[in-house]
Amino acid sequence: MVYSKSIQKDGFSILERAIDANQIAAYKSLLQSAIQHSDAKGYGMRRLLEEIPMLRQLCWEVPIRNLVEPILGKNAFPVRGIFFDKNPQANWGVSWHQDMTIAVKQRINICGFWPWSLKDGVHHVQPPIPILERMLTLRIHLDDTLADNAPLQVIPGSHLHGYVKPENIQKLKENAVTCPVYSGGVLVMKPLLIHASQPAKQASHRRVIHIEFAAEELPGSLEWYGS
Ligand SMILES: O=C(O)CCC(=O)C(=O)O
Repeated sequence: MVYSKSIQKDGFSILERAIDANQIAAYKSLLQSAIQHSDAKGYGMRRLLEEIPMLRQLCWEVPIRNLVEPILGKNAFPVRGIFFDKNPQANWGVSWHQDMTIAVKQRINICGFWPWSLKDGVHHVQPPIPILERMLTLRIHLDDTLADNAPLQVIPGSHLHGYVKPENIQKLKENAVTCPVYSGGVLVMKPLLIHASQPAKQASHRRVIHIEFAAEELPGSLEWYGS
């Protein structure tokens, strides 16, 4: 299926060999040294685009724009970056959920934006659903993420249901598929796609650069954290 059609219909698409192997190796060593010199937790790093300018620059390079612009248009910009590293010291699973929150610069109470939370000192809030529907997430895989290395599991088409209550997720789970991705591949997904992952079974790294994009400013004086 053509890329933008599969994002529209299934809510995700896997693009293997999207990022050059030398670039992936450079990001691995950059992240390793950034983590060693920061107070980042073992699982990875939350303020990724602020901590590592080279990764913000990546968001504007052709291989990434080729994935973002067909879906969000030329005005798309990165709004949040997170680095996830499952490894023997920090290995976790996440149960079925949708990505419902955005990171913003300041807490400003605006109708439709609720509830608020603070993660690693950054304000997060749940925006109105249409804002999430107009966003896109890229998961850039630094390691082979095959069956034993905690590939993401997703429920195709579940992003089309708006917010799905946890009890209704149970009914949709029978349609779940697993998304193995090799190093250098990118899993592109809509934030409302219901997803989960298991702890990794192999004793090594499972590193993912997670970047969210939007193509609109927030209402009032609210500002995206990472823009
Ligand atoms: O990387 C993972 O395994 C899960 C990440 C996740 O659930 C998320 O980004 O919301």
